[in-house]
Order: sequence, then C-alpha cells, then structure tokens
Amino acid sequence: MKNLLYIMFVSFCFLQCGKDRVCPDGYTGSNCDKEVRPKRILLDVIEFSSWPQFKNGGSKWDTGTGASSNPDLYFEIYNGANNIYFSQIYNNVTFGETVKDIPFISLESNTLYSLLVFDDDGINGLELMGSVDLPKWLEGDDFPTEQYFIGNEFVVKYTVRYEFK
Ligand SMILES: [Ca+2]
Ligand SMILES: [Ca+2]
Repeated sequence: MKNLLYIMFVSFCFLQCGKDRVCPDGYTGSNCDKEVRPKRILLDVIEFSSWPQFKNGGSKWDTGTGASSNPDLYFEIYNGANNIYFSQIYNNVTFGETVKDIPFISLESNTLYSLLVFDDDGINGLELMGSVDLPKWLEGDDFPTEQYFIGNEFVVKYTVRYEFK
C-alpha cells in the first residue's frame, strides 16, 4: 500500500510539479534557464563620454574661441521617420567630459531605432555629428542593466531595464 501511494505521488508530481514551477522574470523552461525575449527595453540613462572632437576636415564645431567653439550637444531618437525623443541641449561641452541624459523612455524590443547626435547651432540649425546604436536585447547575454556603444569616436553607456509583459 505504501508503495502504491508512493507511485501515485510520483506520478502525480510527474504530471503536476513541473507546471507549478515559477521562473524569475525573463526566464522559462523546466530549469528556468531559457531566456525570454523582453517586450520592451526601458532606457533610463544615456551617458556620452566621447564624441567626434572635430568636424570632417578638422575644424572646431563652432566659431569663436575658448569654450564657445565646443559643440552644443543635442540628440534625437527616431523610430523610422517618427521622432520619439528630443533631448535637452548641452551647451559648449568640453571634449572628455561626460554628458548624462535621462530620457526614461520605453523601446519595443522588436523595433529598430536610431539615435542621432547633433551640434545645435540655434537659429542656424543642426549639424549632424553622427549616429549611434541604441541598446538591444541579445539572446545569451542575460539581461545586462548596463550596455555600451563603442564606435570610432563615440563612447556611450546606456542604463536599461527590461519588461516582459
Ligand atoms: Ca556648429
Ligand atoms: Ca558652441
């Protein structure tokens, strides 16, 4: 009788126990070791620690002398042709300082975005300094809360969170 109860318990568990397993957010599978694609990446902070110091040709971004010849950093995020984020303008940034922006926006994980960086020339418009990749989710990387873009001239750090529902 004891054995029968044991067999019944084991069979019941075989059918039911696995189903009750609750994996942490972002993981699935019987061992909770398979990553789930997040629905959204929450982009909290963007930090620029490097950008093109000079224009193509080697001149400074702005005329004038001293700090005013430094670029007035400004950026926008696009989803296709739609502008989904405008930053504030960071005036006369010194090369080597870190510019920290807090967009606090949500990006769909299956959508391509572009981030364009400008020198804002006020009434004379915008001068494109370049574009950088936004953070993405890559399967196998788990879910890093810090991501980096490191290009020829740009170095950007993103602080992100992931949403699964
Ligand atoms: Ca300029
Ligand atoms: Ca300037």
